[in-house]
Amino acid sequence: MKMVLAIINQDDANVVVNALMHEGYHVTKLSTTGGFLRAGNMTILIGVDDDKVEDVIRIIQKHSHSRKQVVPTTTDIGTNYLPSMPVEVTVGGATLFVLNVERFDRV
Ligand code: 2BA
Repeated sequence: MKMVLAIINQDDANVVVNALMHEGYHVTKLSTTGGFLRAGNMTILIGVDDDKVEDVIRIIQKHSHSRKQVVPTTTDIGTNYLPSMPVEVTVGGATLFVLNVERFDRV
């Protein structure tokens, strides 16, 4: 068994979760925050048999879209003046981790 852990944009979260549940997968959704943007994102956990991992990834990929986001930053240019230097980063579609599950029980 595997645990698929997917970090996705909040705007895609409901569509991804609905699509997974529609296909019969069990999903847990966690509200998380990205360390770089300090913006809310969503982490979903899906425990599945090994042979279902690719199908889960396909569904997540289909419904996760990459976006450009502007990050405000400041730079000290030696004048005590800190101008805003926005940087554009591309976020997502989805960031995935697939982990081995040693044991799965409902007790
Ligand atoms: P954030 O940490 O808020 O990062 C958002 C986006 O900012 C990243 O998109 C990437 O394009 C950019 N970024 C992150 N760190 C950067 C840096 N040091 N320099 C320049 N640009 C940087 P994604 O790669 O699609 O990541 C989306 C979210 O997935 C991340 O939000 C974070 O919550 C999570 N994530 C990504 N890689 C991870 C990892 N190796 N471990 C844990 N979480 C990860």
